[in-house]
This record gives sequence, structure tokens and C-alpha cells, in this order.
Amino acid sequence: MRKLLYSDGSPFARKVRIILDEKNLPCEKDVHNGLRAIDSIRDQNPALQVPTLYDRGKVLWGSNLIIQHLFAAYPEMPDSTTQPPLSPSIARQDQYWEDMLTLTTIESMADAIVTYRLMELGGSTAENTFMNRQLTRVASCLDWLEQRCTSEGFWPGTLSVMDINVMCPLIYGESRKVFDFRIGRWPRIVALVERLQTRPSVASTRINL
Ligand SMILES: N[C@@H](CCC(=O)N[C@@H](CS)C(=O)NCC(=O)O)C(=O)O
Repeated sequence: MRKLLYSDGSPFARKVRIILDEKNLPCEKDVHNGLRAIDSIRDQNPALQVPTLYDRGKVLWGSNLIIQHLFAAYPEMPDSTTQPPLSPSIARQDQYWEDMLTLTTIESMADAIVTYRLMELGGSTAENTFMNRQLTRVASCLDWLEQRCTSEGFWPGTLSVMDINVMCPLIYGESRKVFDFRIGRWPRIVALVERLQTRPSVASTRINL
């Protein structure tokens, strides 16, 4: 049986949980809220982070690599009436590099939000120059992403991995009061995040507050 190590609050793990749900793949849960002790996570992931997935004899970390594995190992389209359907792959074949660049940009934004939050929990304050740089990075990435987002998200006609990638860290950052993305500067991104909220896989993986 596949197994996912995660914390309820993790926006990175949430992306994987959404894909597992969309693909109807049951999964054993190993949940630990808060940072895992280094000795307990080192053997499962040298980066000392969650999520980590055990599946089909593989141990994988890096949320987008895990998602790539899930698309490759389980290519069947889910039998679901939810619209729009999940995209058939992590990126469009004919726009592979553009989509991977979009994912890379979203990943930098997500790392900045989570780094800011963890530094804050560690006692750093907003006056810290490196922390301020994280917030500037988030806004800079959103400016770039807003130009690439359509009224149907990043891959029109589907729920794409890019859509899920952008939603999870923004909701996390908002709930932790790290970053307010609803200031009017990124209307297409806000519309995308809002549209996703009623989707069953999104509603059933809400992060803890
Ligand atoms: N690039 C990783 C980032 C994962 C990550 O930052 N996970 C956080 C939880 S949201 C974590 O485990 N942090 C613990 C740490 O950095 O020591 C991914 O995409 O999975």
C-alpha cells in the first residue's frame, strides 16, 4: 500500500493529496503536525522535509516529482464528472518548457512563503532583510504568473498541476498571515484560487489553521 508522510498544514503535501484524491488512489497516511525530529525524517528524506511518498517500491520526495510519478504510474483518466477534468499530464507536450518554467516559478514562490513562515516561527522579524526578500519574491513571481494565467487557469479546459501548485501556497500564506494576494494586483490568480475552492479534492484537503 502506498504511504504519504505529511503534515496537515503543508501546502506542498496538499498538492500531492489533491492529485491522489483526483486520481482515486487510496493512501496510508503518516501525519505529524509541526516539524519532524531530524532523526525521524533523515532516513525517509535527506532534505528533512515532507511530503515523502512510498509507492511501487519507490521512495520519492519533492512534491512535483511525486506528482510526476503519480501521472506516469497511473496514467488512466479518473472516472469523474467533476469539471474541468484533471489534466492528463503535469505539462502540455507542445508547451512543455513553458509549463515547466511556470511550475518552477510557482515553486520559488511557494518556497518563499514557507521559508518566511518558518523563519517567523523561529523568531525572525519582518525587519530581517532576507525575510523581506521572500515577500518581494512572492510578489514578483505573482506579477509574472498573472500574465500567463487565463480565465480558465494555466491549462484551459483542465484542472492543471500548475493551478493546484499556485493555489496551495497562496491559501497557506493567507491563513498564516504571511502574504495577502487579494490586494487587487493579481485578479486572474485570485479568480483561479476562488474557483478551485468548491472542488471536492480541494475542499477535502483543507489545511489546518
Ligand atoms: N521542495 C519541497 C519543499 C517541501 C517543504 O518545504 N516542506 C516543509 C513543510 S510545508 C517541511 O517539511 N519543512 C521542514 C524543514 O524545512 O525542515 C517539496 O516540493 O516537497
